[in-house]
Amino acid sequence: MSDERNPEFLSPEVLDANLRIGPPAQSAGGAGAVKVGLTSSVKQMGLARAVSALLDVNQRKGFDCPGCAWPDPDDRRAVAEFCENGAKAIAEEGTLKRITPEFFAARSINELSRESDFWLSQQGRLTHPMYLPSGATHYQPISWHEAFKKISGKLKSLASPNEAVFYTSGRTSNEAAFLYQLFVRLFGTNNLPDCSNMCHESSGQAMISTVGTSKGSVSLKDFDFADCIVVIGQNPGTNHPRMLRTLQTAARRGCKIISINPLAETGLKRFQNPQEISGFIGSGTPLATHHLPVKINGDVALLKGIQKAILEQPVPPINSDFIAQYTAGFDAFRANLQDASWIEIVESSGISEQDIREVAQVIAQSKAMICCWAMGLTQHQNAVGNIQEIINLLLLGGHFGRRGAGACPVRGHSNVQGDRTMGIWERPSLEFLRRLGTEFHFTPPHEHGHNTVEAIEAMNAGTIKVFFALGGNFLSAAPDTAFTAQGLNRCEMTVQVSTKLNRSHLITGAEALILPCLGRTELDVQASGEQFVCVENSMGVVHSSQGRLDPASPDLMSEPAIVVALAQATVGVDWSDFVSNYDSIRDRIAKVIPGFENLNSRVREPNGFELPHPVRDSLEFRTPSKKACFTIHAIPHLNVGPDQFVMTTIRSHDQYNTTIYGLDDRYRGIHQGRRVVLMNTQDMAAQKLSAGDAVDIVSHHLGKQRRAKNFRVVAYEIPRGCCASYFPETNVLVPIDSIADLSHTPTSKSLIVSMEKVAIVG
Ligand SMILES: Nc1nc2c(c(=O)[nH]1)N[C@H]1C(S)=C(S)[C@@H](COP(=O)(O)OP(=O)(O)OC[C@H]3O[C@@H](n4cnc5c(=O)[nH]c(N)nc54)[C@H](O)[C@@H]3O)O[C@H]1N2
Ligand SMILES: Nc1nc2c(c(=O)[nH]1)N[C@H]1C(S)=C(S)[C@@H](COP(=O)(O)OP(=O)(O)OC[C@H]3O[C@@H](n4cnc5c(=O)[nH]c(N)nc54)[C@H](O)[C@@H]3O)O[C@H]1N2
Ligand SMILES: [Mo]
Repeated sequence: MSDERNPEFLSPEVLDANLRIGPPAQSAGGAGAVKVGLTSSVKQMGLARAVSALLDVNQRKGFDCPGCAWPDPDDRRAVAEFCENGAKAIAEEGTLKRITPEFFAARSINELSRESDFWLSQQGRLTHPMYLPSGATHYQPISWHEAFKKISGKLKSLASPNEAVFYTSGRTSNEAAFLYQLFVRLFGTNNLPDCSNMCHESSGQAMISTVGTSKGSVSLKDFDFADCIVVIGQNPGTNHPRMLRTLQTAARRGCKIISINPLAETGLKRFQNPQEISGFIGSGTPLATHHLPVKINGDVALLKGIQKAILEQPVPPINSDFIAQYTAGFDAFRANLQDASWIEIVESSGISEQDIREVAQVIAQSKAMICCWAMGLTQHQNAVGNIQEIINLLLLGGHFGRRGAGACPVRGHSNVQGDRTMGIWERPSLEFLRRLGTEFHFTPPHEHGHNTVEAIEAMNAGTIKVFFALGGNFLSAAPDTAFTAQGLNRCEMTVQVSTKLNRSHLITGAEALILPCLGRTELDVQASGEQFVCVENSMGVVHSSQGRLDPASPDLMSEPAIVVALAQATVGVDWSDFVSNYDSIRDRIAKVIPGFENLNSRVREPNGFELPHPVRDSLEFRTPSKKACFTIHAIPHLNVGPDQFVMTTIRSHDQYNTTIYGLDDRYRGIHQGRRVVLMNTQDMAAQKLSAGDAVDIVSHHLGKQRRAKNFRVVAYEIPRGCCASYFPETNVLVPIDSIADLSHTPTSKSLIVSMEKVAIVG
């Protein structure tokens, strides 16, 4: 065997031998969800640990589910406030399997790199700090003290603090995130890219310039008062299953639910609530009253069509008083829509004029509308435009500052919103830096840092020497896997603070370290006793989270303790008080971050507290004009050649981002395989492809081709010219230089691809 380092960095690109395709499921939830959720918990954790963990999740004194950022109800928490996929996320962390130093002694990096992401995810919890010396083929154990000495030594040796990059994934608590960004700025850089750069960055950009805030304007209770809910570019059945209960309650009241998605996702068709008896035996509650199978990236055209249809009515059913008092730019916006062509709208959206008019009628009649969206809108070149068209639609009806109405970007990672609030951002505001500097008596760097894509480019250019990650799986989550791998390889040192093994531990700089940490579900005991942390959900509610399970290993450190040790070794601060009692971190957060006053007492309230929101609370739009702004966006046209398709990269039901729980995508009827491409049957016929055929997917961008090998073709209900495949297997196809305007988010939902048929061997 070759002992060369990092020779085979991409997942094994082999066909799935046992792939089975059935019809998509007709309803989500039900007994199946409970069975799968409980089975995976018990299998990973054993019965006692599983019961203890599942009874504690999302309870007032329990831990926040590491699954997603959907809020918990204040007054209606079920005994088990979790969902199938939350249970899988907990099982993944609470597993009894362990990765010990012996595991690494027995396997070289090269050998590990040949295993699939699923295999890597299934090996259990990391138990000991590990070190990969320059040129070595195996990780070896290292003491925490030595680990921090190596990292701080390397950081201090850099010619400039800007030669280091500090990534964050959105599971990190507010306490850890606050200390981390403070340490990084004391060290002297704003190089703080995060998973948000690949996720909802476009939402923040779109909203800050139009409504003056980057956060969603609805609370969970608003869903009880909405008469119309639009779910666009989001698959809640898989990624935010607890949202289905909210939708079910709304549907039962007669609220209209409009789904806009190239795929008719099962989770939006019908829902069998597993918390109800009827959820086990009935056929479930129908959810979406309307479904528009928009073409991939046809959303600007569709939303413009809906707006045009509303404005074309003899007396347009719009909220003229609201528009006059609170908005700017309406006349230009209306003129632009008058000029828009129905032919172009229908062609680009793939939806007929009649269907658009019908949905426009429902929206126009709504007195309280909520629009929810996620990655289906944020990962396109014109992503900011997509979201601003949603804002336009909401403004037309005056759906801000009103009960039951507003904008609802549904966040992904459970604390991604909180991490931003704590200052994890490569472009911090001057006001934030001023407050931070005043509280901690230093001058923070003002120069903007690298976002995720810029960080990868800088690593490749050789200007970044150290890559440090607080959580996540940068290599697999980032675009252009081969290019990202090359960038990481060029670093002098890469460090991962992690709970589980992933590919970022295998594709490394010359030296690499793994620092294993406590997870959400685990007891965190420090000098003053048991600690809790706090998080902010997708709707701006801050609440506590406290794990109770025994830690996976006595050698784990908490994330706040890791950040403190690193800061003490690198910038010479004495932060021991911060570790012994996390209240002392929260006291400082309260002084720096507006809205967090008296954090320590308010976070101890049973349901936490809601952060102030200028639009929701007082219709205050903090834009330069003090008005909410209508914006104008041309209908985008992707450059799709003959025999080419637009491809979107999506999540299956059995994964959490790059962590693969299993090989099934139950609701879509795909079993025992992930290397699949979902295609329209007419497109398949035109390409002379049959279901089950093997293809390489080739992406095309600015004359450069990228290839992902060995996918099976699956016939699926998807608009013509469109296809879909799973992330992260297809990240190798995402061009590093194809990013969204303004937000710089990789365009992983609109890749231009072609299929090359390959012979099936064996
Ligand atoms: N179980 C589980 N839960 C998760 C995650 C997970 O991986 N697993 N990930 C978490 C994270 S970090 C995030 S960000 C969220 C992600 O949550 P989602 O955004 O729901 O995740 P995706 O699978 O990326 O789904 C995008 C949806 O958009 C649709 N879509 C794709 N392209 C387009 C388009 O051009 N237009 C429209 N209108 N729709 C489109 C797809 O068909 C799909 O239904 O979930 C969070 N929760
Ligand atoms: N093609 C394509 N690419 C995408 C996307 C897409 O839709 N399509 N989605 C993008 C999105 S929305 C996101 S958010 C990113 C996700 O990017 P990341 O957040 O970087 O990736 P994850 O897969 O969530 O990270 C999983 C790893 O986190 C570690 N981990 C889990 N829990 C903890 C913890 O409590 N503490 C610490 N320190 N580590 C922990 C484990 O070691 C695990 O292996 O991917 C992006 N990439
Ligand atoms: Mo995300």
